Amino acid sequence: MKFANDFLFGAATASYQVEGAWDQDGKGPTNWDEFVKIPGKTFEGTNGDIAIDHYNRYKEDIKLMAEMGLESYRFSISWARILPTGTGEINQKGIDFYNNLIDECLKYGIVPFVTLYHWDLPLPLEKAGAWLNKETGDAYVEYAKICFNAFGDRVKHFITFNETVVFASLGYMSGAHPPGIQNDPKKYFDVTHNVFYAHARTIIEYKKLKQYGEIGLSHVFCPAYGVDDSEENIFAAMHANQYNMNWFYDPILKGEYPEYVVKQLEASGLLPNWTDAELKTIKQAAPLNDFMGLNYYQPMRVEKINGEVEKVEITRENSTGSPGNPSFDHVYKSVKMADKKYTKWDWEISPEGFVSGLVMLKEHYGQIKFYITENGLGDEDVIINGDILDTPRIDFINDHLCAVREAIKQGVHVKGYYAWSAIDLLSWLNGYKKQYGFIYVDHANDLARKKKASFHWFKEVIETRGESLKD
Ligand code: BGP
Repeated sequence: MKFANDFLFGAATASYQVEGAWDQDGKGPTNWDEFVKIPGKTFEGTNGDIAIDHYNRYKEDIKLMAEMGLESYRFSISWARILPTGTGEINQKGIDFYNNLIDECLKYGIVPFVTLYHWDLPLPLEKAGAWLNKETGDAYVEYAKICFNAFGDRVKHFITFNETVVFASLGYMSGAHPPGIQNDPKKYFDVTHNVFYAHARTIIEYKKLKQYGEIGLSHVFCPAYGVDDSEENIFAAMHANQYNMNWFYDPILKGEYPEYVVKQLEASGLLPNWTDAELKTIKQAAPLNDFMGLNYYQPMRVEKINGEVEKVEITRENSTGSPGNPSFDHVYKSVKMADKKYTKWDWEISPEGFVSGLVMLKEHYGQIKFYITENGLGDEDVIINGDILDTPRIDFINDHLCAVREAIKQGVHVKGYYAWSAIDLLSWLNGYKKQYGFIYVDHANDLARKKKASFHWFKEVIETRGESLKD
C-alpha cells in the first residue's frame, strides 16, 4: 500500500536544539539559556549557545532537506527572537529570520509546519513564574497573534505547544528541565491547565483571522500497557492512561477534563486553580482544533504498586523516558521488561505498541486527524571510513512507518509523519551524543554537514510513497 499523495513525509527540529545564535540579532535570553549553565544539568555541560548554527546555516540545511525529498519541515519559533523579553516591542530581525526560513522552505516546495512553543520561554517570563503565572498565557496569546500576522499568509500548519506533559513534569516533578522543581504535583497540574487555556484562546484567535490553515497541538503519545493481563495491571494501565493521556487529550479534543482524574485531584487538593470562564473557553475551543500531533517514541509498561514503594532517585539519565520510576501517586511504576527491545537510553522499541495505541485513540476519540509530529531513534551512530551507517535508525523508522500504514489500514486518520530529527541536534540533556538525524553534523570539523545512510534511504521511501518499506 502506498501512502496517499496528500500524506506529508517530513522531519522535525526545535529552535533551541538547532539554532544557536543565542544572543544574535536582538534575541533575548530564555529559560534554557540560563538553565543549561547550571553545573550538572546537562551531559558534559553542553548547551545550545551555538547548537548546530542553523540560524546562520539554514539555507544549506534546507537545501539538503530538499535534496532528501522532504515534503515538510517542522520547526519551532523562538519566542525570544520575536519578543526579546516575552512581551512589548517586536524584534524585526527575529521576524526576518523566520520569514527567510519559511521562504527558503517554500522555494523548494517544502511545507513549513510551525511549532510556536517548543519549551524556550523568554527569561523575564520564566522569572515571573513561567506557566504558573496566568499572565504568561496572556503574553503567549499576543505572541501567537504576532506570528499568525507575520507568517500566516504562507504557513498553513501551526502547532501551539509541544509536549505539555514533558515541560510540566520535568519542570515541576523530576526537576530535570527548567525551573528544576521536584515533586510538586500541585504546580504540575496548574501548569497543564494554564497551557491548555492558552491553547484554547490561541486557536480561537487564529480562527478569527480566517487564514484558512490548520491549527492543533502536539502531545506525547505514550500508551500504557500492563506488564501482564492480571486485573491489577490492567487497572494500572487504565490509571496511567487516564493521567498521561486523557488528562492531556480530553481538554483539547473534548473540551473537558476526564472525570476519573478530576475526582481524584479534588480529593487530594490538587485540582488546578481554574475558573468557570476558563473551562468554558476550553469547551468552546475544542471543535476548532484541526488536528492533533502525536510524538511517539515508546509505550509504557506498567505494574501496580503494592505495599512499600521503592524510592528511585531522580537522575538526569532516568528523568527523560527510561522506565523505573513510580507514578507520583504511587499507584503504578513503569517497568523494563526482559522480552522487549530497548535503545541505548533504555527507551523501548515497539512499533506494535504504536499500532495498538493509535487504534485505541481512534476508538476513544473518533475520527480525529493526526499527524505523527515526532518519531525516531536516539543512537550513537556508527562511522566507518567516514560513512555514517545508521542502520538501526533505518530499521526503526521503517518499522514505525509500517506501523503507521497498518493503523491507517485499520481506519486511523493519519495525515503525515515527521521523523525526529531532520538533522543531528542538541538533545536537551544528552548533548550531541544522542543522535537522531538523517544529516550528520561534525562538531570536530566546523559543524560540517554530511548525509547519513538513512538520508538516502528516506529519500527512496518518499519517492516511492512507502512502497520501498520492508514489512
Ligand atoms: C521530545 C522532544 C524533542 C526531542 C525528543 C528526543 O520529547 O519534543 O525536542 O528532544 O523528545 O528527546 P531526547 O533528546 O531527550 O532523546
